[in-house]
Amino acid sequence: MSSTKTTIGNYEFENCLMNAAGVYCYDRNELEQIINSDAGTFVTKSATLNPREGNPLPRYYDTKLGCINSMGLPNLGIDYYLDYLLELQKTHPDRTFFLSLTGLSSEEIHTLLNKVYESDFNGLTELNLSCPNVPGKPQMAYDLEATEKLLNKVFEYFKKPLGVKLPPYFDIVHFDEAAKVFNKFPLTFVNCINSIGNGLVINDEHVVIKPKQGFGGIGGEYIKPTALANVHAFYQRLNPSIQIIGTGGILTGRDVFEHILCGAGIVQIGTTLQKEGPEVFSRITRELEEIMDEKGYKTLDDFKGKLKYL
Ligand code: RRO
Repeated sequence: MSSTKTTIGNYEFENCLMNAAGVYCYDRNELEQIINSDAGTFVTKSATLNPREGNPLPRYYDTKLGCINSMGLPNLGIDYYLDYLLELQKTHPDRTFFLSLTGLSSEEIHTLLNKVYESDFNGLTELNLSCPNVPGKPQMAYDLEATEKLLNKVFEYFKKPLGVKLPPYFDIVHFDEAAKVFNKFPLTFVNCINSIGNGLVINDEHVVIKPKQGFGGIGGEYIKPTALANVHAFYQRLNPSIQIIGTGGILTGRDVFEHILCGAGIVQIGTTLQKEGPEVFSRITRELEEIMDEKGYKTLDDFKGKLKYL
């Protein structure tokens, strides 16, 4: 029988699938549904210091090949997610969860990370450097100089396991430059990729979401090749101590298999979870196990990162 267990940092997970931040993670009710599914863990909605309502509706739209969103960071504020995670440390002491956070300024990010560091939270923290949807705020990780400066300061005080959520990069030189920056820091993981920022979907003659005249982050089937390329590019370039979380374009077990082949240690499902609900984890796990059984692979390490070239 094959096993889909995995590890990130020093933490073990019973399954290598989880939600992607933004989907089924706004409040306890949604997070509980992930806990009770076949997912190995969950990540919370990226939290800011204060609760935010986000952008005007409609701000999410499903298409045949994926979705577009411009949610604008709606969340219940860091205290809500931290309180819940601390509660889970008591009720589920054998499980580890991810806390996602982001700020609209470096100051806010430092305040948030200080809060997490000072708290009893003992899980993994994901710093989102790639929100594409706050009007007037560019995606931080496209400014590598600012990113390096931020991480320099963060690692002066933040000594808990930390990873970053990255936007897709599209040029080999940018993979090189980004990896050079991330290799300077004791990151536990990088998560590739956030949605492809600022796409446009049109229905008849209209945009389909209200914020930003219809521009929004693209997810789903559209983005798998970009996600795989980013996972593999960072797998090739980062210190082996920095693990890769693969996110983008997971519809089936085959897609998970490809992410792991590219080097992902855990795989996140966004659009397909939104469309199908938490039952999706059972289906996709089963499909992944079938592929592993067919190929005679017993563990993820049997094929992780072992993409073959021509
Ligand atoms: O809330 C959002 O609009 C959002 C965020 Br923070 C993100 O990181 N990625 C995305 O597609 N939407």
